[in-house]
Amino acid sequence: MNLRRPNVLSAQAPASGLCFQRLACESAERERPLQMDPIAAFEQYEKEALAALESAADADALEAARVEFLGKKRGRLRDLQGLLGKAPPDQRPLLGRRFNEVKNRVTEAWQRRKQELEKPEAVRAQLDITLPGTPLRLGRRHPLTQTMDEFKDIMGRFGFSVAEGPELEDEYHNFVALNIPEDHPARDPLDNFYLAAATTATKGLRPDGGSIMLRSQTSTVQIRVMERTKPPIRIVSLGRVYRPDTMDATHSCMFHQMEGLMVGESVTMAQLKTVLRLFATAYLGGDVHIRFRPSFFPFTEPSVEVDMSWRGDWLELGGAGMVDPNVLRAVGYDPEEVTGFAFGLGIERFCMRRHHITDIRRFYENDVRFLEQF
Ligand code: FA5
Repeated sequence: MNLRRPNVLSAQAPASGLCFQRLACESAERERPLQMDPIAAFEQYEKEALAALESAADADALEAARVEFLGKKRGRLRDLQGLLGKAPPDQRPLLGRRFNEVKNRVTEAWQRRKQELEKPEAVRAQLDITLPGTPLRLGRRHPLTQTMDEFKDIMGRFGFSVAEGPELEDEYHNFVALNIPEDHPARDPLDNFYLAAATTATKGLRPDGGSIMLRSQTSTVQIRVMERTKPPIRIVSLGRVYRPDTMDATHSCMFHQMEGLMVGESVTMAQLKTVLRLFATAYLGGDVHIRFRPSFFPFTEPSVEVDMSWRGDWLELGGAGMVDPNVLRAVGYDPEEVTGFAFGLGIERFCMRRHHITDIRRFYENDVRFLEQF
């Protein structure tokens, strides 16, 4: 028996006139089942129903699909039932069986989707929340950044606030105001990074400040702070400085310094030594001794090299001294009224000492195996 008979009921079929009109109106946008081979109509119905149920994204969409495809009153299932009723009697048992099979499959698909949508999102996405997660690689602050934060914290407890200064400096702040004369070897172009192309229009630099350079010391910030602040002053400034030194285990052409400055009525060298000892003790723990060796810096008088002994070894920390009266005058202070001390420490070497790092270059190589130890 050929069930694929085209136009079982045609639009012209008089017997189904009323019924056809109702179905035709309701199903204006889809192919009219009454005009189709019933088997083809079942197949089309099933295909569309399964697609609609499967793609229903939430309970509301699923309910709309159920009403359209399985609804008892006006759903498309009813259209198919009407089609069955009009089939020749000898074909009805087979068509009826096919109809029920299709209906069952669509009903099962609806139930499946309903259960699926009732599951939590994680289960629907087939996410097994009992599996161990993918571990995140946590970043951390660079050891030098950690050291600088700790230095700021310690000095903050002694009443020193943090001041910032530019890395791109003019000669005035790097040398002139620090009492370093033009013929001083420290100003030799071979010992500094002068910038050929930069202009003094760079923000914050003096128009008459001379050539532009990468600062070679944080002592520049002493001047910048004193220029804009009246005493008393108690600041530290930490940051990068640049010198064309040959790289080796203890030298880098870019390194970090911490500058300290305290100015007020009757600030003394004894206070300088006390501050440095308390600072080094706070960073390293007990057993720290500070030693001053006579030295020379154009911007301090007297000047000293600061050495520290810790666990039996001596280490040069930096330079220090009482702020030279010429420097105080250059920023408009009266050296008869105020005195001050200043110091400049190498941050890398201090940090190396504490963590037993034997080569300064480790800090700049970005080797994660080294960095993740801190
Ligand atoms: C100065 O830079 C002075 N401005 C310090 C100062 C400040 C003196 C205030 C008086 C008053 P010096 O050039 O010595 O000083 O450098 C200070 C420290 O920086 C050194 O002791 C050392 O720890 C560190 N340092 C110097 N050059 C390098 C380098 N190439 N690489 C790593 N660290 C360095």
